[in-house]
Amino acid sequence: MSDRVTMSLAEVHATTTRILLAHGVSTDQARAIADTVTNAERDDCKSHGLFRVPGYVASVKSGKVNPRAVPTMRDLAPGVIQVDGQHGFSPRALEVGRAPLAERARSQGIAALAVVNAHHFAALWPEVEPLAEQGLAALACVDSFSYVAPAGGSKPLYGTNPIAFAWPRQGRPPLVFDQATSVSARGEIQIHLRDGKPIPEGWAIGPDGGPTTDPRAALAGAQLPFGGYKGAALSLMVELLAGALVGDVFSFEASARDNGDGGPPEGGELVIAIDPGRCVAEDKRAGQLAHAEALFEKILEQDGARLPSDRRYAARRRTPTEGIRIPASLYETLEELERAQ
Ligand code: NDP
Ligand code: PYC
Repeated sequence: MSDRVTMSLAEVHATTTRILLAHGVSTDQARAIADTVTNAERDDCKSHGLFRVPGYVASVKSGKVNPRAVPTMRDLAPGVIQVDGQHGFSPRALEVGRAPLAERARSQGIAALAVVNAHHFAALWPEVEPLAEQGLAALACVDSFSYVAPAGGSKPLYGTNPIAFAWPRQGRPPLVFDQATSVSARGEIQIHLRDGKPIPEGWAIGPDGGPTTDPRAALAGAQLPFGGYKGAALSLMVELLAGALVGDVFSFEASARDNGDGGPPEGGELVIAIDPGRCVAEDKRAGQLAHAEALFEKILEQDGARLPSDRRYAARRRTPTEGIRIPASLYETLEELERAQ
């Protein structure tokens, strides 16, 4: 077997679904995860695609996650909806909250979705891009496990705590960025370990507190916030918004209660949606999106500059016909997971 296997996006979706159903995950939860995994592979986001399927399965097998959870929803305020994941996976909980969040943002101008008791293991852009496709600006953040040292510290405390933002565009896919508040996502370090490659300098320190390019030492030590204290402050903000604000755990608390099965942490997430048209006087509404385009054009005038999400959208144009490629070792693992229930 070659060291890479090509799969169509339909195969990615069907394989993920079959594996999850075979391990007792409900149809709704399995489909929502398969959508998330397939979207990640389609957009060439390898650290949050099929690579995550063994972790989803591990968390079912260990009993940490309720694979048949049916999320519940309630109003906390006119502009705040809570979805309780009921200890299931986040993709389904987020799916349940998305349409009511959009509806509330349109009626209130701004609205928040507070997700609690859900296991998050995915990229964040799928949580904001669909809202911007409906004409809303959107922001999401989620905490995870203790992986990242605070600025000046040397022990893991914060999660890799991503923040995603999406802005609607007329006749084009939304402008989206989605970034960990650490120098790299943890998944990137795990992929370097899997592929036997050193990580770049500056991503992490080892257990001795010294700089390291060894992915194993980095995973045992602490990841670093991007931009020193500035990234650390954003990570702190994510802990507060996705933890204290929504009434769920901080990353260090998620770590303390986890069973170490390698699957997703349980915790909270905050998604905010804003209707741009409700933020300006009526005579300004028509010009808002065109005004944003002027900024995007200025960025693109500069050689070497691009918009965040352009790489993903380029992959999205390619993969439906070319398919995606994964390491043969991951393909074999997926085959084993499908056999072993
Ligand atoms: P990257 O550093 O790869 O990219 C971050 C953002 O920057 C992306 O929106 C990317 O757009 C954009 N970007 C990259 N290069 C440029 C450039 N030259 N010019 C303009 N924009 C650029 O992502 P991370 O490693 O920080 O995160 C990877 C994924 O991991 C994310 O999807 C994140 O949600 C996920 N993650 C999930 C966690 C969780 O707890 N569930 C925790 C941490 C991370 P583009 O995609 O087009 O390259
Ligand atoms: O890649 O940092 C990461 C991550 C944490 C939880 C899910 N992904």
